Amino acid sequence: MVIPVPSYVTDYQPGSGPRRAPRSWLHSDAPRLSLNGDWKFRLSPTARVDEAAAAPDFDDRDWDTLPVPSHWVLHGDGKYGQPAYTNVQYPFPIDPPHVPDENPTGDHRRTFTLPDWDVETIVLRFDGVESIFKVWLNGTEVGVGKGSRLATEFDVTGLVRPGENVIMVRVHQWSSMSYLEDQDQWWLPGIFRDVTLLGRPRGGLEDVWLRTAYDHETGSGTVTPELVAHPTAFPVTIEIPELGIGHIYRSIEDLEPIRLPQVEPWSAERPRRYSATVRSTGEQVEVQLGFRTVRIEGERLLVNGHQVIFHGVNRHETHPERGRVFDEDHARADLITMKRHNVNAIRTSHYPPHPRVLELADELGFWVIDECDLETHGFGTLGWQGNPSDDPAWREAYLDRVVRTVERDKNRPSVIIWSLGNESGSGANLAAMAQWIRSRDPERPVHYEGDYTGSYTDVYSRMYPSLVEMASILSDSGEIMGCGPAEAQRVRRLPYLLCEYVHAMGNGPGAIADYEAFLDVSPRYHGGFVWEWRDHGLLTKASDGTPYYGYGGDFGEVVHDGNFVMDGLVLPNDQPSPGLAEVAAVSQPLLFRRDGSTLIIKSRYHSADLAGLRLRGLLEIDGEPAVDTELAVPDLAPGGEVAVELPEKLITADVSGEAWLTVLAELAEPTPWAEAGHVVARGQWPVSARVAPKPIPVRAAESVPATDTVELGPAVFDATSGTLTSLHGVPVAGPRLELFRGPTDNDRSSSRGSYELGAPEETRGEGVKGPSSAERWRRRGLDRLVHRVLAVTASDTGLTTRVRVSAANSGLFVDVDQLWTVTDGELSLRVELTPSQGWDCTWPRVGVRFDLPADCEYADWFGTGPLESYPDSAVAARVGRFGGSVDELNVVYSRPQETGHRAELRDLAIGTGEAVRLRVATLPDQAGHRPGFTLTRHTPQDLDRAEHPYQLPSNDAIYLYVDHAVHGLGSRSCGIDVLPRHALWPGAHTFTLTFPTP
Ligand code: IPT
Repeated sequence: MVIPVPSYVTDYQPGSGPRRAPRSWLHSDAPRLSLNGDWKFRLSPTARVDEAAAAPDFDDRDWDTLPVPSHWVLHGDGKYGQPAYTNVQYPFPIDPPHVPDENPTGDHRRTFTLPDWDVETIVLRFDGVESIFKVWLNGTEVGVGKGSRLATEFDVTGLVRPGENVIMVRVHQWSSMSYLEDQDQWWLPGIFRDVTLLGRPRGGLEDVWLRTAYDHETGSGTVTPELVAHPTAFPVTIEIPELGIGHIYRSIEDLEPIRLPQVEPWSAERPRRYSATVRSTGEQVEVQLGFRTVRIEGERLLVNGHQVIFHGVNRHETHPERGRVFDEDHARADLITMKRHNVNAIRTSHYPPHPRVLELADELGFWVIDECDLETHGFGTLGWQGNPSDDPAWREAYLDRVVRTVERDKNRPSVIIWSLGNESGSGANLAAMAQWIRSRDPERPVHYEGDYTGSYTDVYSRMYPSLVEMASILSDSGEIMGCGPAEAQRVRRLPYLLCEYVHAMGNGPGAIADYEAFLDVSPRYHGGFVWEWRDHGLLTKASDGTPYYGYGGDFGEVVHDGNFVMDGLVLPNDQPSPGLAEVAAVSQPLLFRRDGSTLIIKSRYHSADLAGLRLRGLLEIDGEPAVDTELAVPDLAPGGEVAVELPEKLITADVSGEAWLTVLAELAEPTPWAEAGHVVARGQWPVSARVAPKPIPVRAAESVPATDTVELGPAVFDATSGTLTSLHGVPVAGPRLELFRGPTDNDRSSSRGSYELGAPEETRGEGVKGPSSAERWRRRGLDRLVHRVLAVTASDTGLTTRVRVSAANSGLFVDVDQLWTVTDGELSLRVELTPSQGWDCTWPRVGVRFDLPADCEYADWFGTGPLESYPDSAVAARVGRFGGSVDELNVVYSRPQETGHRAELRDLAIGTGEAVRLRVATLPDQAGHRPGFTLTRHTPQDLDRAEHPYQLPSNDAIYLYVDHAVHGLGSRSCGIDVLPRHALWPGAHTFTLTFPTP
C-alpha cells in the first residue's frame, strides 16, 4: 500500500488540533512534569510512514534511544544524517508549499506516568520542534504543531489517562513551513526545546501580563494587569512586597492599574527588577517586573525619557555540540561576556530564543529586539516571485507566528522592540503582522528591515550600508535605497538603526569606529547590532579523528555556503575574538579626552551615573608603571560631560623614556557580570615629547666577500645569498621580503564593491564591483614571490644585499636593499624597498620574514597590544608591555587566515621558556611610525592553503614577520571593503631594526 505524504506537511495551516491560545511563559506553582529525557527513536527517510507506532502497544524495543531535547543529526555519529548549512539558499527545490519526498522523519516515543494531579485540564507543551510535528497520546492523534522556534500547547485533558501513558511525536525535517524558516544557520531537525506536561488547576491563571510603565518626570510607576482567568480564579491578589503593594481584584472587570508613587526604573544599565506575585484561587505565578516606558518622540527612540543607543549584537542560538538546544549556564556565560565587552543590546536573530534568554537579559540588563521566527530569503533568488510575505495563502501562518512571539514574551522589560522577522521581502502579510502588534501592544515599536519605505514599521532599519550612504541617510536630502522622494523624507523622520552592520567573519570586522562616528552626526542614529555574536561551528572530526569545528560543506551538503556561518565575535570554543575587543573599545560608555592637564569625560550612559566606578590614572615609562593613582570620581549625569584636572605627577614625566598616560574607569564593586576592577573604559595619551629618531649611519659596503660566510658582530651571513644564518648564536634565516598574507574572509570576498578598483561618487561609496582582493593579489603573484640576489657586498662594519623580488610571468618587481651595520657593537638593519612602476593592486603587507628555531615560542614586547590590530581595527590596541606564547599570539580562526599582527613595535624579546634568545628593536621614522610584528608557526601560504586548522602543516620553524605596514581588514564578506585611508598601496618603504644583545 502506498502511504501518501500527510497533507499537513505541505498545507498552509499554522497547526491543528486542540492548540491553546498563545500565552506568556510563566513561573507558576501549578503542577508540571518534564518529559525531557531519553525517548525511543526511529528515523525514516520520508514522511510516508504508517502510523502503527502511535499505538500504545506498539513494540519499540528495537528502536534507538535519543535524548530530548536534541537535534537528531547531532547524535549517532552520522547514523541519523548530518547537519546542513545554507545561508540564503533553500536546500530543497523552491516549489512552495511542497518539499521533496526525501524528508527525514523522526519518531520519538516514550511512556510517562501521570501524577496524581487534582487539576482541571492537562496541557502538553512543546517549546521548540524543528520543523513540524504531529503528536499522538495513547494511540489517539492530538494535533500538529508548527513554527520551529515557537511554543505550542495542546489541551490533552481527554486523552491523557491515570497511570502509564504513551506519547509519540513524529517530527518532519521539511515542510511548507521550512519556506518561512530560511534563516542563515544550520538546518537542525528535532525536538530541541523542552517538552512538558502541565496541570492546569481550577481557578488557575491562564495568562498574566503585568504591563509596566515609568514616568521619568515624577518617578512614578504603573502596573497594568491583564489576566486571562475563569471567574472562579477570583479574587486575585497582586503583591509587590518590596513596594508594600498588595492589591486584591474581585473580577476581571475590576483590573485597575496599580499606581506606585515612587519606583526605581529598569534600564539595560540599571536592570532593577521587582518580584511580583499573582495569586488566584488555584495558582500562584511569579513575575519579575521592570518599570520602563518605551516611546518614539520625533526621530528619537526613548526609554524612560532618554534616548537609547544600541551597541548591540545579533544573537543566534548555537552551540558546537548541542546546536540550538538551550543550556542556561552557557547562555548566561555568553551574556556575561557581552556585558564585559560593553555590548548593551541583543537582536534575537532571527527567531525568539529560549524564553530564559530574555529573562537573563532582564536580569543582566540588555535592550532587546525580539524577532519573530520568520525568513523567506531564498525567494530573493527568484526576484521575490512567489514570496509568501505577499501571498494571502500564508497570511494566517504569518499572523500565527507573530501572535505566538508577542504573547510568549510580552512580560519582558528588556524587550523594547518587536521585529517581524528577517529578510522576507515585503508584503501584505508583514504589514498585517505589524498592525496586529499595534493593536495588542501599542507601547512597543515595530521593526522590520525589509520595509525600506517605512510604510508599516516604526523605526528605520538597515543592514550593511556604506559610509557614504550612512551620511546620505542622516542628511536632509538625497536618495535613499528603495524610496521615492516622499518615502525618503518619511524614513528620515524615523529613528534610524542598523539591525546588522560590520560582519565579524574571520579576522575582522574593520571600520567599526567609522560607523560609530555617525552617532555624532545626527541624533536620529541609534547605533546598531554587529553581525554576529558567535561562530556557529559544529564540533566534528577529521578522518584521522582530529576534532575541529565544522562549517558548511563539512557534512556532505549538496548545496551549502561554506564558512559564512563562522562570522561571530566569539569563536566556537567560546573564546572572544580580537574583533570583540574592538567592539568593547569602540562601545565604551565613557569617552575620555585630554587637553593638557585637563581630562574631559563624556558619559554615553543612558541612565547610569558614575557611582559604582572608580577612576585610575596610570603613568608608564617605557611600558613600566611609574605612577598608579586613584582619581576622584566626579558627578556626571548620564549623557553629560565634565572636566577634571589631572594630578601633576601623571603628566610631567621624566622624559628620558617613552611615557604614556592611561586613564581607566573600573568597576568599584563586583556586579553580576564582572569583578571589581573590570575596566569599562580607557583613554591613553603620550606624555613625553616624541623622541626624534636618531638615524643609524649606514654605508653601503663595497667589496664582494672573499669567504663563504661573513661575520658581522653577533651575526653570521651566507656570503652568496647575503642572508643570515645565525644571530647571537641562534640559527636564523632571512630576512626575506613578504607581501602576502593568509587571505582573510573579507579579502576573499567579492560580495560587495571594492575601493581598490576606483570608487567614483556614483557607486555611493560602495566601490566598484569586481574581483576579491585575494584574487587580485594572486593575479599579481603576491602569494608566490621569487627572489634573485643582485649583489652582496661586505666591509668590516657592514653587509649590503640587493634582491629583486617578483613573480612568475610578471614584469612587476620590488627591489629590496638590506643594509646591515655594526655601530658600537650593536647590529642594525635598514631595509629599503623600491617597487617597479605599474603595481595596480593593494599589498596585504610589506615586510620581511625571519625563520627562527621551532623553540623560539615566547614573545615579550613593548609596543601595542595585547591583541592583534590592523589599520581599521586598532581602537582596542594600546601601548604597553605584553607577552605571550606563539599560540596565544595567533587566533585559531576556523578557516585559517591572517592573524597576529601587532603594530608599532618598540622592542621584542623572543625566547625559549624563560631564556631570551633574540631581541629585535625598531626605530621610528620621521612621522614616529614603526613596524609591527607577527610571530607565528605558519606562513601566509600555509594559511592560504588550509581549509581548517587541522590541515595546517606542523613546521619545523617559527616565523617572525616584521611589517612596515599592513592592509586594513574591511568587512567585505558582507559589507564595505577596506576604506582607501586604511588600504596599503604599493610604494617605497624604508625601516630600520636593531638586534640588541638578548
Ligand atoms: C544578512 C542576513 O540577515 C543575516 O542573517 C546574515 O546572513 C548576514 O546577512 C550575513 O552573514 S542578509 C545579507 C544579504 C546582507
